[in-house]
Amino acid sequence: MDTNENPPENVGLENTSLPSVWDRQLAENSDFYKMAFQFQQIMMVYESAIKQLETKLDILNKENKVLGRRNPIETVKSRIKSPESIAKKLEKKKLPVTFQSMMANLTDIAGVRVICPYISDIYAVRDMLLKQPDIQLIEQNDYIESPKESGYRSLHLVIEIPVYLSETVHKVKVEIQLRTIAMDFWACLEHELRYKTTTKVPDSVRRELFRVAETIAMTDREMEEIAFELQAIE
Ligand code: 0O2
Repeated sequence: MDTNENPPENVGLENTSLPSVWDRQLAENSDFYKMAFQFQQIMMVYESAIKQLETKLDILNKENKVLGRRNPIETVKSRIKSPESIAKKLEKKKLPVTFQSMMANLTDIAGVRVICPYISDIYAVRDMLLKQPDIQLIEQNDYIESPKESGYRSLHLVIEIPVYLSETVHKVKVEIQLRTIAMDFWACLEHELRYKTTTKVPDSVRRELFRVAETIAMTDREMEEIAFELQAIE
């Protein structure tokens, strides 16, 4: 903190010249401000869609607790895709990097990840969500039935949910990734390993990761069988 009670001589001068420079910059950059404002508005709508889904999942959680049922949801994680990641994805798909193009072509700007204890919970949560009349299924990719080449497993849904603003309604697409704790463990570590490596991941490492994914999938199935056995004798 400046404890000098006498201000330096040029402080007054600097202050009087500031507003005009600031005004000029505002005028020169008006496109930038318009775009920033538009981006903020768009992202607010995506964030609201995420909030609604989180509330729906929280209600299902609470209902299960009240009814004394086992909870099919372990954790819920959400994210909004970063502007850098949005631009990269559009460029990769050779699409224009504009707001219009982003909203029309990307279905994962808003993402919700639901982590479940067992494989059957994934489909139970999917069914509970899709039963709700304001949720519309747009696309489903079952990477549990048909895992990706890497060994990645999850159930991906793209859904549309309405967001009500003061004067408008927006149908917003959200990508929901449903996975078990074991699938999430693999996907998070594999993602981190891939992103930490600046060079191409060697084939031998890819094969190892695939093998680990298979082992994890087997463990997932075994844990579920144990749970079913216990349920049967309860
Ligand atoms: P982030 O940061 O997780 O959002 P597209 O979405 O159009 O690129 P595609 O094939 O239709 O392509 O999408 P896909 O594969 O159904 O879903 C993409 C998302 O699934 C990825 O998001 C990851 O979150 C996850 N995913 C897919 N394959 C793998 C994999 O091999 N390993 C891991 N760890 N995750 C995977 P983003 O956009 O890559 O990134």
